[in-house]
Amino acid sequence: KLYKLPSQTLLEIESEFLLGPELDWDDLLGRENLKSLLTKESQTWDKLSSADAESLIKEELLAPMGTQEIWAAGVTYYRSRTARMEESQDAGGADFYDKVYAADRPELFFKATPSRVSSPGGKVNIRKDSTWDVPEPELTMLISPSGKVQGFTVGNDMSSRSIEGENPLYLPQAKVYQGCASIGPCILIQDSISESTEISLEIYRNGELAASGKTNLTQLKRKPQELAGWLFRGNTFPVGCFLMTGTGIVPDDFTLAKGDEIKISIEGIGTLENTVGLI
Ligand code: DO4
Ligand code: MG
Repeated sequence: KLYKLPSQTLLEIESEFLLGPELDWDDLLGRENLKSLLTKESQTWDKLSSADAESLIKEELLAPMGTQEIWAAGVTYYRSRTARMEESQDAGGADFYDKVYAADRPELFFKATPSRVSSPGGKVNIRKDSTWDVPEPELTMLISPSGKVQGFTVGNDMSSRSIEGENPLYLPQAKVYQGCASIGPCILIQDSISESTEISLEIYRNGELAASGKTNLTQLKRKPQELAGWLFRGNTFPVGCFLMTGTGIVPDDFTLAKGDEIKISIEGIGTLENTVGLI
């Protein structure tokens, strides 16, 4: 059965909603075997009509996380490798991307603390000192403290292409700032995901489609559990963590502007929507 967690009190099992007591995200996501825990706990939870569940979701949906850190993998799709080689040509950094795409060790970087993460429906930001900005639609894993993949959500790794393209050493400034990430609208609780899963992006400006793209997980060069294994080398995560798996969609000749609406969908999980602000 498909289990989805839009919030720590709301569980969706095959389109049936159950409302539970106020649980703590850290306590919940920090457990191993989340699916069996939820199966057991939810037996006493109240059934909720889908209309009530939907209005609850609309009213108070927050990013499905407690104090977990968000990390990200990069250059895991050929499309990302090529786009980055192009944008960093003048800086002479192109070679790094090609090498990391082929290397055994993946690119992994720290992405966001919870306070920098936007809620579904909230604002993600572009920086005032950046001239070229894109959302990066990424399958995002929930990983348990022991390093097991427990679930998947939709992630947006907001990125400044002008800052990263100027010099790869500027990566933390291109990637980590207030409102640089968003995850949600729920966590799909399962330890693996089908390779045929589609990821799509739509960006609307003044109500009109301004950019779009599509990919699927057959294009992801590394297995989710393999990426999790690298992240857990030399690192511990007492309440688990999230890991974005990299982008396979890079819109051509496009930069985000304040007010744009971003919709990222992953088949079987849902759609993460955010508007763009300026910081
Ligand atoms: O090398 C920089 C970041 C790569 C990235 O975020 C991605 O490929 O998704
Ligand atoms: Mg990315």
